[in-house]
Amino acid sequence: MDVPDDPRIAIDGGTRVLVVTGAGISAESGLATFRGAGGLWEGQRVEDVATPEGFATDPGLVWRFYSARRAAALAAQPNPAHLALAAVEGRLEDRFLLVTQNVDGLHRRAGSRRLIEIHGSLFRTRCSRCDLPPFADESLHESGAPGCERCAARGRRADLRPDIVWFGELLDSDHLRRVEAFAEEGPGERLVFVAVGTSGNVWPVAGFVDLAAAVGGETWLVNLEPAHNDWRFDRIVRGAAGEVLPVLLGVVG
Ligand code: BJW
Repeated sequence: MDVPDDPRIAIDGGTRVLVVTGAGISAESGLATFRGAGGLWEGQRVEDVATPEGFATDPGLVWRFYSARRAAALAAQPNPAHLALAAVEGRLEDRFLLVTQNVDGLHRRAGSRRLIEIHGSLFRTRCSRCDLPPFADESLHESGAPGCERCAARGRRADLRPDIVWFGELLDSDHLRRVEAFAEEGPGERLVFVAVGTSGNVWPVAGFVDLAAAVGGETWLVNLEPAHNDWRFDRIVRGAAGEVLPVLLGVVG
């Protein structure tokens, strides 16, 4: 692991860039991260709000938690780190892929389109019981869980839930395959992997750095504080994403 003095990634016509982002990239937009002082998990048991068991026990509590997150995310704006990633995508096109663990929608609002929201989206709702397709939803459900009309039409009661991947739930296998394929394709090209604003606590995303390393990729971590998986990276830049990324990616001088 190396902490470079002048952190810049050389990106040329033979470079492919795979980026993974976490809550830290949206901190400069005013959104709370999960872990640590002032984080979303402070004073809140993860099991109560981010597991299927927590939802089954108290769907109203879970909807209040996610309604507050929806409201905060709607009020936030993308910051220079989100914009820098959208600008690099514009330059590299299909040699770029962005995987975000964030559900706040800020990458899409910054213009990112080669984007996988791997833990879901705050702005989609689905049924906790039937295969009703997830639908766009910005509404706040602060007084209890809304019910599924399709289930009601079938004479049974089921709660709608946020379309978010909670602990113990599987990530979309198409998403995982797309990440693996991107890391492995492009023979003769150099792969650069950049993780930004993530504590490296949560799997399987914390292990994506290994996918990149396994195919000879160069791996970078941009994070304010030490992460759990620091030792897996070749290069580490400690700093705020909104200051570091535009320079690291050559978007500003
Ligand atoms: C800045 C900054 C600035 C601040 N600039 N930086 C292998 C081993 C052990 C356990 C498992 C394993 N494989 C799977 C598991 C179980 C589990 C897991 O990982 N558990 C661990 C906690 C031990 N994983 C799962 O259950 C996943 N499902 C799965 O793998 O299914 C198969 C399976 C199940 C069970 C067992 C085995 C296999 C699903 C994980 C779903 C995670 N969901 C959450 C909540 C929902 C989304 C939401 O509500 O928003 O997703 S948890 C929460 O953590 C959220 C985040 O996306 C995720 C990651 O957090 P993130 O983004 O890293 O945030 P923080 O707060 O932790 O860190 C922010 C960082 O930013 C900090 O380091 C700051 O320093 C930094 N920072 N400001 C730059 N300005």
